[in-house]
Amino acid sequence: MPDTRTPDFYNVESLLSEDERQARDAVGRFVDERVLPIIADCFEHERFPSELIPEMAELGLFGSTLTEYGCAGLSNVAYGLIMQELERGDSGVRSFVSVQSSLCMYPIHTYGSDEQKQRWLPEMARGKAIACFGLTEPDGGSDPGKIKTIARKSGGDWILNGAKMWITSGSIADVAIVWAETEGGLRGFLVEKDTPGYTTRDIPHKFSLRASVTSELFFDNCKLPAASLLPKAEGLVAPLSCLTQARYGIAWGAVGAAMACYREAVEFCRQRVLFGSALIHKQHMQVRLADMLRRITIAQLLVLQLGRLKDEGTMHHTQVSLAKWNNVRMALDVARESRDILGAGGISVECSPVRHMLNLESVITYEGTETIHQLIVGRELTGVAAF
Ligand code: TGC
Ligand code: FAD
Repeated sequence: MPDTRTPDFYNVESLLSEDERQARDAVGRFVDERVLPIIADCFEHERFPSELIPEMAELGLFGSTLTEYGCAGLSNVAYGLIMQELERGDSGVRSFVSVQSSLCMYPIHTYGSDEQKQRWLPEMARGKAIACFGLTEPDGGSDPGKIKTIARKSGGDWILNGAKMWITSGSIADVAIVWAETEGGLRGFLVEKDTPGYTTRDIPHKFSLRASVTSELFFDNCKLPAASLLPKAEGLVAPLSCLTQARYGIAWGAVGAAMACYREAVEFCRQRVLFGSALIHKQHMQVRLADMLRRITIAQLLVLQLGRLKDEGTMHHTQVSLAKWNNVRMALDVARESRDILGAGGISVECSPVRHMLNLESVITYEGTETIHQLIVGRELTGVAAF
C-alpha cells in the first residue's frame, strides 16, 4: 500500500470518498513503483521518461475529468489527488499530465468541433497522441493579451506566423494548440507537427524541470486548413479558462511535492544523531518540522475545499489564483527548508528536496507568476487592476 497520507494532521482522509481514495492510491502505487526509482536519473540527465506514457494512459490519467471519448469522468477532487501524487514524484511528470489534460484535451473538449473531438480526444486519452499548449511568447508571458503570433485569413485557409517559447512537451507533441491574434480577435488553432513551416527547438541547460521537455515553437507562413480553428474559442477568456484548469491541478500538485520533502526531512531527523541525540530531540528542529506541517495542513484543506467548490460548479478563477499562489509558495519554502535540514547531503540528486526545490522555481513562474496571482487577487478585492 503506498503511503499517500503522510502527513494528514487534520484527518483529511475522512473527508474523501472511496472513489477519490482509490484514484489517489492507484496513482500513488504507480509513483512509488515506476516514477521514484528512475526520476533522479531522469532529472540528472535531462530526460523526460516517455516510456511511462502508456502506463499513465492505462491508469486513465489523461483528460481524467472529461466525459466520453475514452476519458474517465472523475471528480475534480479525484483529479486533484492524482496531481498531488504525481508531483510527489516529480513536477515534470505532473506537468506532462497537466498539459495533456487541462491545457490541451480540455480546450478541444470545450471549444472544439465534433470532428476535432473525434480526431484527437480518444487518441490523446490513450496517450497515442501528445499535445502542447502555445501561449507564451519570447517577449513575455504574463500579458497574453498582447501576443504577436498572427493568423491571417487566406481564402479558406489561415496563414500562421510567429513564435512561442517555454512550451512544455513542445518537440514531442503531435499537435500544438496555438493561440494567435486574428482580425476578429484572439483565436486558438490546432497545428499538426508535420505542417510545413512549423518547427520546434528544445530549450537546453535548464536547472529546473529537467525531467520535462520544454521547447520553442516557430511558425513560418504555416498554411492551416479552416478546420484547424477551434470554432468556439473566442477571445482571451478561452486560453485563460484553460489556465484555470491547469492552475487548479498545480495547487494540488504542490502539496504532493511538499509532502515528499517533509517526509524526507522527518526521517532524516529521526536518524541523524548530533550532539548526543537524534535531531528530533532538538527544540529548534521540532519548531521547523512543526512549521512545515502547519503550512502543508493549511494547503491540504485549501485545495480540498477548492475542489469541492469546483465539483459543485461554484468555483471562481480568482479562488484558484489564491490557491496556486499559496500552495506553490508553501511547497517552495518547505522544499528549501527540507534541503537545509538534510545538511550537505541535501544538495545531492539522491535526496528529493533539492530536486523539488529546483522544479518549484518553474512551478512558481509558470501558469501565472506569483506576482500575477497576487495582482489577480488584489484586483478581485479592490476592483482595481494594477498589472
Ligand atoms: P482579463 O480582463 O482579466 O480577462 C479577459 C476575460 O477572461 C476572463 N478571465 C478568466 N476566465 C477564466 N479563467 C481565468 N483564469 C480568467 N482570467 C480572466 C475575464 O473575466 C474576462 O472575461 P470577459 O467575459 O469579461 O471578457 O484580461 P487581462 O488581459 O486583464 O488579463 C490579466 C491577467 C494578468 C490575469 C492574465 O493575462 C493572466 O492570467 N496572465 C498570466 C499568463 C499565464 O498564466 N500564462 C500561462 C501560460 S501556460 C503555462 O504556463 C503552462 S505551464 C504548464 C505546465 O508545464 O504545467
Ligand atoms: P514575464 O512575463 O516577462 O515576467 C517577468 C517578471 O515580471 C516576473 O517576475 C513577473 O512576475 C513580473 N511581472 C509581470 N507583470 C508584472 C506587473 N504587472 N507588475 C509587477 N511585476 C510584474 N507557457 C505556455 O504557454 N505553455 C507551456 O507549456 C509553458 N510551459 C512552461 C514550462 C516551463 C518550465 C516554464 C519555466 C515556463 C513555461 N511556460 C509555458 C511559460 C510561463 O507561462 C511563463 O514563463 C510565465 O507566464 C511568465 O512569463 P515570462 O517568463 O515571460 O515572464
